[in-house]
Amino acid sequence: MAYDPSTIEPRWQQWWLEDETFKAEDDFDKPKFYALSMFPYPSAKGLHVGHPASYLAADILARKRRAQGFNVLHPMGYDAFGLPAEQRAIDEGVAPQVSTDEAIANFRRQLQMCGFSYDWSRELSTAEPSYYKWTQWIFTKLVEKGLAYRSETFVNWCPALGTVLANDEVIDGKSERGNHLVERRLMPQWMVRITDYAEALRTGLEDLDWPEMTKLGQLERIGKSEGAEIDFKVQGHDERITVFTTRPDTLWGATYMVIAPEHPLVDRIAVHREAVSAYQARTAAMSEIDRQANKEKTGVDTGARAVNPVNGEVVPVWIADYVIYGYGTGAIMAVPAHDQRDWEFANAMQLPIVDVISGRSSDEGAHVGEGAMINSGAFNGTPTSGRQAISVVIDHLEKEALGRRKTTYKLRDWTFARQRYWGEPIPVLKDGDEVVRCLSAEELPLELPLVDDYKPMRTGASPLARAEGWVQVQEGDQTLSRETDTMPGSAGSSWYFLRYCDPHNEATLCSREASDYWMPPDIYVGGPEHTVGHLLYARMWQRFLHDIGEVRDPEPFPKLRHQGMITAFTYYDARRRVVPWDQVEERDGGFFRKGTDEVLDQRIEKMSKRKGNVVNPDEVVRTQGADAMRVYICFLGPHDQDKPWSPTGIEGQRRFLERFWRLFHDGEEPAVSEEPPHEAALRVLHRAIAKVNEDIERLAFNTAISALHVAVRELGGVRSRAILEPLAQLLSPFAPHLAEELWAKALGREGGISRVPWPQADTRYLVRDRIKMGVQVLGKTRGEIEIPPDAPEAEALAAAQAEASVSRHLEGKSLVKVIYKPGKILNLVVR
Ligand code: ANZ
Repeated sequence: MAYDPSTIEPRWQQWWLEDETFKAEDDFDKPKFYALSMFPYPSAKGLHVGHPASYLAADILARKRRAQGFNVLHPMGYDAFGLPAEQRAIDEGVAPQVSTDEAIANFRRQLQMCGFSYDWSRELSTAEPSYYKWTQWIFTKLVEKGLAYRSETFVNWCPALGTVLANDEVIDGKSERGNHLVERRLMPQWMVRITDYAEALRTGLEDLDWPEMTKLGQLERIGKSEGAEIDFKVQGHDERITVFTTRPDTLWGATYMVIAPEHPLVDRIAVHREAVSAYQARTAAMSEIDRQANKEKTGVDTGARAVNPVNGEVVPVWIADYVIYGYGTGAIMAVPAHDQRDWEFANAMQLPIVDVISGRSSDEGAHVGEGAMINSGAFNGTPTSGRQAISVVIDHLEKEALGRRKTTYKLRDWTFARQRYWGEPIPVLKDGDEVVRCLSAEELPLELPLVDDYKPMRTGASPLARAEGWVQVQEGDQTLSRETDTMPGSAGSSWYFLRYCDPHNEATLCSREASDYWMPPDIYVGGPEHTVGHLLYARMWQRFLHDIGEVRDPEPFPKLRHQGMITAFTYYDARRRVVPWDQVEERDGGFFRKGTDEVLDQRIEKMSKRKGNVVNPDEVVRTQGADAMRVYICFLGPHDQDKPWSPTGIEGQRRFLERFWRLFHDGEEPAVSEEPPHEAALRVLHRAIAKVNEDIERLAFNTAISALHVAVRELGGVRSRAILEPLAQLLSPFAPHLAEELWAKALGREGGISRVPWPQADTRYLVRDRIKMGVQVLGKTRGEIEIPPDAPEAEALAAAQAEASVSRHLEGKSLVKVIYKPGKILNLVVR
């Protein structure tokens, strides 16, 4: 075969590297384009087809923009610290440094094999000291500004992994990694005060060009609630219970109170001590998610009594797991008549229910809808609509000093420590548990020491505690110790996009000159999964760096796009056993076991090893080539939608590339003519240019590829250079190796295709052909119009109405029906 990707592709990849074709220039006067993809965990398994599917969008845009004359920054790096890499190292019995380097080398090889146009001179890894020096520096700045602090907090402790996990690393009370049990534990932790940014992170979303769902995900995580804090006196104590409520207007209906079992107040006021401690022990083992799940209500009466500040009613104080310690004040006033969870709890525990908002219907549980205040003394009759009741009650509480207006956020501070080895060392010196100081910029990076045993310790201490020589630091006559916890995986990934702008700077994390020029990325492309946390953390760090004058913009990612998931066709036999792809054939519109009449059932499923439907990019590139893989992924469907990979589908795109190659060749010989092109060929070309241009901007790569299919079919036999050159350019973002090959060999041009100005559609050739068509009114031909053969009905109708011979027959009548078959018939039915 004359088109041989296995020789073409490595040759051009090598050429790009040597030529530094994709190197971003530090020429800050040129217009710039920064195309950013979410960087990967360098896992040992190597690339999955989902990776190229994600990276292609940014790559295609980057390639187009380069040809359009932009100075393009298209970088790649590795999110190398964190649990996945470390767990693998432990499983395989090698040091994380070694296993991570190996994984990175493999990723780099695979990324190069796919033909991405990265500027490799800017490649970074979050686990390199030259990079994490600045992650550590940002941390010291956070400490300096009071935004990183130590606190005894309840954390998700995973005994099996030996570490604390972030909330999004815990699913249904189990660790996302390894599915181990997670428990709640009180531990001193480094925390980052992301809650200080809650409001800014919320309002900042407004101007972002992001998918709505993703914005909603951020809003939900931030979780703003407006309401009041109200103080209840505990009978026979000096203590008060302060509650947070979004419905202060229901205060008169508070018939009991609930405190979170782990709330310190519980031990001070509880009367029924034994029952209380038994219940506390039971809930301590549960994750927050389980506690909030809609399950049977449990709880214990503490025996303490509190006084409702507005009506003097004495109400019992319970503890129950449905109240969360870390939210609001960790205590609630329960209004069973108007809150569903309180309603269920009151029914289960036989606690009183008092209506204080009118309008309950007999068949509902808690009445959560609108109404007017009742059973509420002087406030009776106040309508709840428009937050009116809430507002007057808060005014009253504030006047009487019984409570205050309060806005609360669900967002918690960011647990910024792991008791693990494979992370950035936290650059502080301590005297016992007392933090003495942060390391200065000159003392950074604080390198992660090599240790023999980096496995987690069951005790909850970090493995770094074993490196005694490293931990102990003599300062004057003081013996200080280093922090042995390391930073969470989310630290290094919260600012990497900035470092790409100035990756080798040793004096600062990124010069203002570089970040002012390159930032923000013109597009950020990455998966919708697991990104709520990442996007929030990165946004907070950007805002912080903005506040301390390190960067100009408060938001890092003004434009974000997600890619869909690549799923896979999976085949089952009659006994519901999976049949591997290589034993399946498609014929007569059905699927059969190869060479037999056994009918198979085709389904679309997630790729999984067990199903034998995982696509290995190495294998695809080896058999079909990287260009065919790229074009096929593009052709699968809209960028942001899930789409199934089919083992036969890629062959179709491979054949398309062969046809493309043949346009430029006669047999094996290049066949390009210098003859001026015909008008018809120019029309085909410019239609393709217009379509591909528009589609790339919309990330509608599937229709761009279709347009190229059409062009190649219609141009069969056209040899004119004036047609073939722009056509090769149009293909170049999708199948860059083949495009370079045709450019250099068949078209005989030097210097590479990426530096040639991108083709522009000439509108003269975009005018559609027109045909003559008769127009009937009530079945009689009355005139003739000239319109494109595929004109939509509205256009045909407008043309008919503008035609005097037709409009004469429409006068004074009303049009009741239009019968229109494009290019064939237009009949107007009037009355
Ligand atoms: C009384 C009340 C009456 C409430 C009513 C609601 C309806 P969001 O919107 O999610 O912020 N709450 C407060 N702190 C809590 C905690 N730590 N754990 C569990 N529940 C808590 O919800 C705020 C409402 O959730 C608060 O308003 C409180 O119940 C409950 F008709 O107070 B409400």
